[in-house]
Amino acid sequence: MNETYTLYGSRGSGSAAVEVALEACGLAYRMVRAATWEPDSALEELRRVNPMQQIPTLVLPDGGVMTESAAILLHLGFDVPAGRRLLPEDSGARAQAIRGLVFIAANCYSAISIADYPERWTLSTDDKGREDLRQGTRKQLHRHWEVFADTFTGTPFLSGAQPGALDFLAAVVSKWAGTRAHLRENRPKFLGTLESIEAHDIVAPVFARHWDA
Ligand SMILES: N[C@@H](CCC(=O)N[C@@H](CS)C(=O)NCC(=O)O)C(=O)O
Repeated sequence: MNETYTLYGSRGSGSAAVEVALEACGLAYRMVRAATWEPDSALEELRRVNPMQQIPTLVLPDGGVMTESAAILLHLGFDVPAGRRLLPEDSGARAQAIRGLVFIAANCYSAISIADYPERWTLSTDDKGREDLRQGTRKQLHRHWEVFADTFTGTPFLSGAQPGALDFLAAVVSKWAGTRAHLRENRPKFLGTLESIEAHDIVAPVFARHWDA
């Protein structure tokens, strides 16, 4: 049995959200660099635990494998005593946080996968067909973020007085596919919330490891 968590991830990827959560909870973890776009990374080891070869993948201290960012964050929030701070204490607020996590996974993270790998999602083999799919997906992704911003209006953080799982996932997934630039124009207040999350003491050091300032 492992004594600590093992997090498969890579710089600038979704593993940053889980890394922030583990840090916020003070849980010990070992990082394994693995990503499909990094052929020199521990890809084969990742495939053995997650046939999707996606990150974040978290191996729990009891050897159980967790994939899917929202599921990982919910597991830590519900089942790990040190993870309680990841989800709001109040039941109504917690329900909204769960809704928000699933919203991001279903409507935003999934669109990133299409925008990043259009060739997996269309039979079109010409560059224009793939680029059209990429651009259409980005447009829909940005619409989804507008809906998110109008629905999840928590302040100063989405989870309330302190940032939690919803904040961590929103701050990471909004880093990609032109989302922040779109929000700057269309939902500047929400962009301000994302920037406050990024600047928080727990989040900032992890983000500094993942993204250049
Ligand atoms: N549904 C997964 C998606 C994870 C995902 O797409 N991760 C990306 C990195 S940010 C990945 O590993 N992509 C590699 C690939 O699909 O080849 C989640 O919510 O965690």
